[in-house]
Amino acid sequence: MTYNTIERIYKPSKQVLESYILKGQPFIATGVVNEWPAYKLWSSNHDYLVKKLGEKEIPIREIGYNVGEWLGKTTTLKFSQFWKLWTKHFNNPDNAANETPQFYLASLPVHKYFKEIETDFTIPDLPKEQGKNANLWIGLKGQVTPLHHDWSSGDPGMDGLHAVVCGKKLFKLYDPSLNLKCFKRKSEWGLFHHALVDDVENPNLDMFPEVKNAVGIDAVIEQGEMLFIPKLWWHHVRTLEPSISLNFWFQDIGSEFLKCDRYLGVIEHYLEAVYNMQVQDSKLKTLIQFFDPPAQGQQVTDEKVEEFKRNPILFVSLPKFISSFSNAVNNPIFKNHPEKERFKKEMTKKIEEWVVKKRESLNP
Ligand SMILES: O=C(O)CCC(=O)C(=O)O
Repeated sequence: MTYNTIERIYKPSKQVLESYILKGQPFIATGVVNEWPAYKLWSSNHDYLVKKLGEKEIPIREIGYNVGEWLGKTTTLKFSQFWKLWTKHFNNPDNAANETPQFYLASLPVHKYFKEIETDFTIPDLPKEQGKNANLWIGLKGQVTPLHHDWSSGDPGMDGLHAVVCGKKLFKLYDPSLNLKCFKRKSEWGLFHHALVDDVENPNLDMFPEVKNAVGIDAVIEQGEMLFIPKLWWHHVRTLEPSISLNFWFQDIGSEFLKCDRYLGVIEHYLEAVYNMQVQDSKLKTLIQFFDPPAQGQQVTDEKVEEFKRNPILFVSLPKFISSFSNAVNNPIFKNHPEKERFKKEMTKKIEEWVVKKRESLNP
Protein backbone atom coordinates (compact mmCIF):
# COMPACT_ATOMS: atom_id res chain seq x y z
CA MET A 1 0.00 0.00 0.00
CA THR A 2 1.27 3.47 -0.79
CA TYR A 3 0.52 6.55 1.28
CA ASN A 4 0.80 10.25 0.51
CA THR A 5 0.64 13.18 2.90
CA ILE A 6 -2.17 15.70 3.28
CA GLU A 7 -2.23 19.46 2.83
CA ARG A 8 -2.89 21.81 5.79
CA ILE A 9 -4.68 25.13 5.22
CA TYR A 10 -4.83 27.88 7.84
CA LYS A 11 -8.36 29.27 8.41
CA PRO A 12 -9.77 28.20 5.01
CA SER A 13 -12.67 30.35 3.80
CA LYS A 14 -15.96 28.85 2.60
CA GLN A 15 -14.75 29.42 -0.99
CA VAL A 16 -11.57 27.42 -0.32
CA LEU A 17 -13.61 24.54 1.13
CA GLU A 18 -15.91 24.68 -1.91
CA SER A 19 -12.95 24.46 -4.26
CA TYR A 20 -11.71 21.29 -2.47
CA ILE A 21 -15.23 19.82 -2.59
CA LEU A 22 -15.25 20.34 -6.35
CA LYS A 23 -11.80 18.76 -6.67
CA GLY A 24 -12.79 15.90 -4.35
CA GLN A 25 -9.58 16.50 -2.42
CA PRO A 26 -9.17 16.19 1.37
CA PHE A 27 -7.25 18.70 3.48
CA ILE A 28 -6.82 19.65 7.13
CA ALA A 29 -8.07 23.04 8.33
CA THR A 30 -5.98 24.63 11.07
CA GLY A 31 -6.73 27.75 13.13
CA VAL A 32 -10.50 27.10 13.34
CA VAL A 33 -11.32 24.50 16.01
CA ASN A 34 -8.76 25.88 18.44
CA GLU A 35 -10.77 29.12 18.56
CA TRP A 36 -14.02 27.45 19.68
CA PRO A 37 -14.87 27.71 23.42
CA ALA A 38 -15.08 23.88 23.37
CA TYR A 39 -11.36 23.65 22.69
CA LYS A 40 -10.57 24.91 26.19
CA LEU A 41 -13.74 23.84 27.98
CA TRP A 42 -13.82 20.20 26.92
CA SER A 43 -10.16 19.28 26.98
CA SER A 44 -8.64 20.90 30.03
CA ASN A 45 -11.51 20.75 32.54
CA HIS A 46 -12.87 17.28 32.88
CA ASP A 47 -15.69 18.33 35.17
CA TYR A 48 -17.25 20.65 32.62
CA LEU A 49 -18.90 18.05 30.37
CA VAL A 50 -20.03 15.76 33.15
CA LYS A 51 -21.55 18.68 35.06
CA LYS A 52 -23.55 19.67 31.98
CA LEU A 53 -24.48 16.22 30.69
CA GLY A 54 -24.00 13.76 33.57
CA GLU A 55 -27.62 12.67 34.11
CA LYS A 56 -28.42 11.95 30.47
CA GLU A 57 -29.06 8.41 29.29
CA ILE A 58 -27.22 7.87 26.04
CA PRO A 59 -26.72 5.03 23.54
CA ILE A 60 -23.10 3.93 23.56
CA ARG A 61 -21.53 1.52 21.15
CA GLU A 62 -20.08 -1.53 22.82
CA ILE A 63 -17.20 -2.85 20.82
CA GLY A 64 -14.57 -5.51 21.20
CA TYR A 65 -11.03 -5.10 20.03
CA ASN A 66 -11.62 -6.78 16.69
CA VAL A 67 -11.39 -4.06 14.13
CA GLY A 68 -14.44 -5.08 12.09
CA GLU A 69 -16.77 -4.91 15.10
CA TRP A 70 -17.49 -1.21 15.17
CA LEU A 71 -21.15 -1.64 14.40
CA GLY A 72 -21.50 -3.94 17.41
CA LYS A 73 -24.34 -3.66 19.87
CA THR A 74 -25.55 -0.50 21.51
CA THR A 75 -25.95 -0.20 25.25
CA THR A 76 -27.51 2.60 27.31
CA LEU A 77 -25.37 4.36 29.92
CA LYS A 78 -25.66 7.55 31.87
CA PHE A 79 -23.21 10.09 30.49
CA SER A 80 -21.59 10.21 33.97
CA GLN A 81 -21.00 6.41 33.87
CA PHE A 82 -19.46 6.62 30.43
CA TRP A 83 -17.37 9.64 31.47
CA LYS A 84 -15.97 7.79 34.48
CA LEU A 85 -14.68 5.07 32.15
CA TRP A 86 -13.29 7.61 29.71
CA THR A 87 -11.49 9.74 32.30
CA LYS A 88 -10.09 6.60 33.94
CA HIS A 89 -8.29 5.87 30.68
CA PHE A 90 -7.44 9.47 29.91
CA ASN A 91 -4.37 9.42 32.11
CA ASN A 92 -3.46 5.78 31.40
CA PRO A 93 -4.54 5.47 27.79
CA ASP A 94 -2.64 2.26 27.09
CA ASN A 95 -4.61 0.36 29.72
CA ALA A 96 -7.77 0.80 27.67
CA ALA A 97 -6.55 -1.79 25.20
CA ASN A 98 -6.76 -4.50 27.89
CA GLU A 99 -10.45 -4.01 28.50
CA THR A 100 -13.37 -5.51 26.65
CA PRO A 101 -15.94 -4.46 25.85
CA GLN A 102 -14.86 -0.99 24.90
CA PHE A 103 -17.36 1.83 24.99
CA TYR A 104 -17.40 4.31 22.14
CA LEU A 105 -19.72 7.31 22.17
CA ALA A 106 -19.96 7.43 18.41
CA SER A 107 -21.79 9.77 16.09
CA LEU A 108 -24.50 11.04 18.45
CA PRO A 109 -26.36 14.15 17.18
CA VAL A 110 -25.56 17.03 19.54
CA HIS A 111 -28.89 18.72 18.84
CA LYS A 112 -30.78 15.61 19.98
CA TYR A 113 -28.68 14.46 22.94
CA PHE A 114 -26.47 17.31 24.11
CA LYS A 115 -28.22 20.64 23.50
CA GLU A 116 -26.48 22.06 26.59
CA ILE A 117 -23.13 22.20 24.78
CA GLU A 118 -24.35 23.45 21.40
CA THR A 119 -23.01 26.94 21.97
CA ASP A 120 -19.47 25.69 22.68
CA PHE A 121 -18.65 25.42 18.98
CA THR A 122 -19.52 26.92 15.61
CA ILE A 123 -21.08 24.80 12.88
CA PRO A 124 -19.05 25.55 9.72
CA ASP A 125 -20.91 27.61 7.09
CA LEU A 126 -21.84 24.92 4.56
CA PRO A 127 -23.45 22.41 6.97
CA LYS A 128 -25.01 25.31 8.89
CA GLU A 129 -26.68 26.74 5.78
CA GLN A 130 -28.17 23.28 5.12
CA GLY A 131 -29.60 23.00 8.62
CA LYS A 132 -27.20 20.18 9.45
CA ASN A 133 -26.05 19.55 12.99
CA ALA A 134 -22.93 18.22 14.65
CA ASN A 135 -22.37 14.67 15.87
CA LEU A 136 -20.30 13.98 18.96
CA TRP A 137 -17.63 11.24 19.22
CA ILE A 138 -15.80 10.40 22.46
CA GLY A 139 -13.42 7.46 22.32
CA LEU A 140 -10.45 5.76 23.89
CA LYS A 141 -6.97 5.22 22.54
CA GLY A 142 -6.89 2.29 20.14
CA GLN A 143 -10.52 2.39 19.04
CA VAL A 144 -11.04 1.88 15.35
CA THR A 145 -13.80 2.69 12.92
CA PRO A 146 -13.21 0.27 10.04
CA LEU A 147 -13.04 1.19 6.38
CA HIS A 148 -16.27 2.72 5.04
CA HIS A 149 -17.53 5.77 3.22
CA ASP A 150 -20.31 7.99 4.49
CA TRP A 151 -23.74 7.15 3.15
CA SER A 152 -27.18 7.17 4.66
CA SER A 153 -30.57 6.32 3.21
CA GLY A 154 -31.58 9.98 3.11
CA ASP A 155 -28.30 11.35 1.80
CA PRO A 156 -26.52 8.86 -0.45
CA GLY A 157 -22.90 10.00 -0.14
CA MET A 158 -22.01 13.00 1.98
CA ASP A 159 -19.14 15.42 2.27
CA GLY A 160 -17.85 15.61 5.83
CA LEU A 161 -15.78 17.64 8.27
CA HIS A 162 -14.26 15.97 11.32
CA ALA A 163 -13.01 18.30 14.06
CA VAL A 164 -10.76 16.92 16.80
CA VAL A 165 -11.43 19.09 19.86
CA CYS A 166 -9.33 16.98 22.23
CA GLY A 167 -6.86 14.15 21.54
CA LYS A 168 -5.59 12.87 18.21
CA LYS A 169 -6.90 10.61 15.42
CA LEU A 170 -5.38 8.87 12.42
CA PHE A 171 -7.50 8.85 9.26
CA LYS A 172 -6.47 6.60 6.39
CA LEU A 173 -8.22 8.04 3.35
CA TYR A 174 -8.61 6.50 -0.11
CA ASP A 175 -9.88 8.14 -3.27
CA PRO A 176 -12.55 5.63 -4.36
CA SER A 177 -12.01 6.29 -8.06
CA LEU A 178 -8.30 5.41 -7.76
CA ASN A 179 -8.92 2.32 -5.62
CA LEU A 180 -11.89 0.76 -7.41
CA LYS A 181 -10.33 -2.68 -7.59
CA CYS A 182 -8.77 -2.59 -4.10
CA PHE A 183 -11.76 -2.64 -1.79
CA LYS A 184 -14.65 -5.08 -2.11
CA ARG A 185 -17.94 -4.05 -0.51
CA LYS A 186 -19.97 -5.90 2.11
CA SER A 187 -23.02 -7.51 0.57
CA GLU A 188 -25.66 -7.09 3.29
CA TRP A 189 -28.37 -4.47 2.78
CA GLY A 190 -27.33 -1.24 4.53
CA LEU A 191 -23.64 -2.19 4.59
CA PHE A 192 -22.70 -1.63 0.95
CA HIS A 193 -20.70 1.41 2.03
CA HIS A 194 -18.50 -0.79 4.26
CA ALA A 195 -15.42 -2.47 2.83
CA LEU A 196 -14.97 -6.20 3.28
CA VAL A 197 -11.29 -5.96 4.24
CA ASP A 198 -10.76 -6.65 7.95
CA ASP A 199 -8.18 -4.00 8.83
CA VAL A 200 -6.42 -1.72 6.34
CA GLU A 201 -3.63 -1.05 8.84
CA ASN A 202 -2.82 -4.73 8.98
CA PRO A 203 -4.77 -6.45 6.22
CA ASN A 204 -5.03 -10.19 5.80
CA LEU A 205 -3.45 -10.24 2.33
CA ASP A 206 -4.23 -13.94 1.82
CA MET A 207 -7.92 -13.07 2.02
CA PHE A 208 -7.71 -9.60 0.47
CA PRO A 209 -4.69 -9.63 -1.91
CA GLU A 210 -6.10 -6.72 -3.97
CA VAL A 211 -5.68 -4.37 -0.97
CA LYS A 212 -1.91 -4.23 -1.41
CA ASN A 213 -2.34 -2.04 -4.51
CA ALA A 214 -4.26 0.64 -2.62
CA VAL A 215 -3.04 4.22 -2.74
CA GLY A 216 -4.12 6.39 0.17
CA ILE A 217 -3.44 9.38 2.34
CA ASP A 218 -2.31 9.13 5.96
CA ALA A 219 -3.72 12.04 7.91
CA VAL A 220 -3.06 12.50 11.62
CA ILE A 221 -5.55 15.06 12.90
CA GLU A 222 -4.03 16.84 15.86
CA GLN A 223 -5.98 18.47 18.67
CA GLY A 224 -7.61 21.65 17.34
CA GLU A 225 -7.59 20.58 13.66
CA MET A 226 -10.44 19.69 11.29
CA LEU A 227 -10.35 17.25 8.36
CA PHE A 228 -12.37 17.58 5.17
CA ILE A 229 -13.45 14.09 3.95
CA PRO A 230 -14.76 14.27 0.38
CA LYS A 231 -17.93 12.47 -0.63
CA LEU A 232 -17.53 8.71 -1.26
CA TRP A 233 -13.92 8.62 -0.04
CA TRP A 234 -13.12 5.47 1.92
CA HIS A 235 -11.83 6.16 5.43
CA HIS A 236 -10.52 4.08 8.33
CA VAL A 237 -10.07 5.87 11.64
CA ARG A 238 -7.87 5.02 14.64
CA THR A 239 -8.06 7.05 17.85
CA LEU A 240 -4.41 7.68 18.73
CA GLU A 241 -5.09 9.48 22.02
CA PRO A 242 -8.33 9.61 24.05
CA SER A 243 -10.40 11.93 21.89
CA ILE A 244 -13.44 14.16 21.78
CA SER A 245 -14.49 15.21 18.32
CA LEU A 246 -17.36 16.64 16.35
CA ASN A 247 -18.26 15.87 12.79
CA PHE A 248 -20.54 17.61 10.31
CA TRP A 249 -22.06 15.98 7.24
CA PHE A 250 -23.42 18.09 4.41
CA GLN A 251 -24.15 18.14 0.69
CA ASP A 252 -22.96 20.05 -2.31
CA ILE A 253 -24.34 20.00 -5.85
CA GLY A 254 -20.77 20.22 -7.20
CA SER A 255 -19.74 16.99 -5.50
CA GLU A 256 -23.05 15.38 -6.48
CA PHE A 257 -22.10 16.00 -10.11
CA LEU A 258 -18.80 14.17 -9.45
CA LYS A 259 -20.97 11.04 -9.10
CA CYS A 260 -21.87 11.37 -12.79
CA ASP A 261 -18.29 11.45 -14.08
CA ARG A 262 -15.20 11.07 -11.87
CA TYR A 263 -17.02 8.82 -9.38
CA LEU A 264 -19.31 7.10 -11.87
CA GLY A 265 -17.24 3.90 -11.52
CA VAL A 266 -17.77 4.12 -7.76
CA ILE A 267 -21.54 4.40 -8.15
CA GLU A 268 -21.45 1.42 -10.54
CA HIS A 269 -19.38 -0.52 -7.98
CA TYR A 270 -22.08 0.24 -5.41
CA LEU A 271 -24.88 -0.80 -7.80
CA GLU A 272 -23.06 -4.07 -8.45
CA ALA A 273 -23.05 -4.69 -4.66
CA VAL A 274 -26.79 -3.99 -4.48
CA TYR A 275 -27.38 -6.32 -7.44
CA ASN A 276 -25.47 -9.07 -5.58
CA MET A 277 -26.98 -8.34 -2.17
CA GLN A 278 -27.40 -11.07 0.43
CA VAL A 279 -30.71 -10.52 2.10
CA GLN A 280 -33.30 -12.61 3.95
CA ASP A 281 -36.72 -12.98 2.31
CA SER A 282 -38.44 -10.99 5.06
CA LYS A 283 -36.01 -8.07 4.59
CA LEU A 284 -36.37 -8.23 0.81
CA LYS A 285 -40.14 -8.05 1.28
CA THR A 286 -39.75 -4.88 3.35
CA LEU A 287 -37.44 -3.38 0.73
CA ILE A 288 -39.88 -4.14 -2.08
CA GLN A 289 -42.70 -2.70 0.04
CA PHE A 290 -40.71 0.53 0.33
CA PHE A 291 -39.26 0.86 -3.16
CA ASP A 292 -42.15 -0.67 -5.15
CA PRO A 293 -45.24 -0.40 -2.93
CA PRO A 294 -48.25 -2.44 -4.06
CA ALA A 295 -51.68 -0.79 -4.23
CA GLN A 296 -52.88 0.74 -0.99
CA GLY A 297 -53.75 -1.75 1.70
CA GLN A 298 -52.00 -4.61 -0.14
CA GLN A 299 -48.93 -6.52 0.98
CA VAL A 300 -46.00 -7.70 -1.12
CA THR A 301 -46.68 -11.36 -1.93
CA ASP A 302 -44.26 -14.29 -1.55
CA GLU A 303 -44.46 -14.75 -5.34
CA LYS A 304 -43.25 -11.21 -5.86
CA VAL A 305 -40.31 -11.80 -3.49
CA GLU A 306 -39.42 -14.96 -5.44
CA GLU A 307 -39.58 -13.00 -8.71
CA PHE A 308 -37.12 -10.39 -7.37
CA LYS A 309 -34.82 -13.14 -6.08
CA ARG A 310 -34.76 -14.91 -9.43
CA ASN A 311 -34.21 -11.67 -11.24
CA PRO A 312 -32.21 -9.18 -9.08
CA ILE A 313 -32.00 -6.68 -11.95
CA LEU A 314 -35.65 -5.87 -11.13
CA PHE A 315 -34.63 -4.28 -7.84
CA VAL A 316 -31.89 -2.01 -9.21
CA SER A 317 -34.28 -0.96 -12.00
CA LEU A 318 -36.95 0.42 -9.66
CA PRO A 319 -37.45 4.16 -10.28
CA LYS A 320 -37.68 4.92 -6.56
CA PHE A 321 -34.40 3.09 -5.93
CA ILE A 322 -32.72 4.89 -8.86
CA SER A 323 -33.96 8.27 -7.68
CA SER A 324 -32.48 7.68 -4.20
CA PHE A 325 -29.07 8.39 -5.76
CA SER A 326 -30.08 11.99 -6.36
CA ASN A 327 -32.05 12.40 -3.17
CA ALA A 328 -29.46 14.70 -1.59
CA VAL A 329 -30.48 17.65 -3.76
CA ASN A 330 -34.04 17.47 -2.40
CA ASN A 331 -32.76 19.32 0.69
CA PRO A 332 -34.77 22.61 0.81
CA ILE A 333 -31.50 24.55 0.57
CA PHE A 334 -31.25 23.46 -3.09
CA LYS A 335 -34.92 24.30 -3.83
CA ASN A 336 -34.18 26.97 -6.39
CA HIS A 337 -30.73 25.80 -7.39
CA PRO A 338 -30.38 26.20 -11.19
CA GLU A 339 -28.44 22.91 -11.52
CA LYS A 340 -30.70 20.73 -9.40
CA GLU A 341 -32.95 19.31 -12.13
CA ARG A 342 -30.01 18.86 -14.52
CA PHE A 343 -28.20 16.81 -11.85
CA LYS A 344 -31.24 14.62 -11.16
CA LYS A 345 -31.70 13.95 -14.88
CA GLU A 346 -28.04 13.19 -15.45
CA MET A 347 -27.70 10.89 -12.43
CA THR A 348 -30.89 9.00 -13.36
CA LYS A 349 -29.66 8.60 -16.94
CA LYS A 350 -26.29 7.23 -15.79
CA ILE A 351 -27.92 4.65 -13.54
CA GLU A 352 -30.43 3.66 -16.21
CA GLU A 353 -27.53 3.19 -18.63
CA TRP A 354 -25.82 0.91 -16.09
CA VAL A 355 -29.04 -1.11 -15.76
CA VAL A 356 -29.28 -1.49 -19.57
CA LYS A 357 -25.62 -2.62 -19.74
CA LYS A 358 -26.20 -5.08 -16.92
CA ARG A 359 -29.32 -6.51 -18.61
CA GLU A 360 -27.36 -6.92 -21.84
CA SER A 361 -24.55 -8.73 -20.03
CA LEU A 362 -27.13 -11.12 -18.52
CA ASN A 363 -28.85 -11.80 -21.87
CA PRO A 364 -26.16 -11.34 -24.50
O1 LIG B 1 -13.86 8.99 14.26
C1 LIG B 1 -14.35 7.93 13.93
O2 LIG B 1 -14.21 6.89 14.59
C2 LIG B 1 -15.12 7.84 12.62
C3 LIG B 1 -15.39 9.19 12.01
C4 LIG B 1 -16.03 9.13 10.65
O3 LIG B 1 -16.17 8.09 10.05
C5 LIG B 1 -16.46 10.39 10.01
O4 LIG B 1 -16.24 11.48 10.56
O5 LIG B 1 -17.07 10.30 8.92
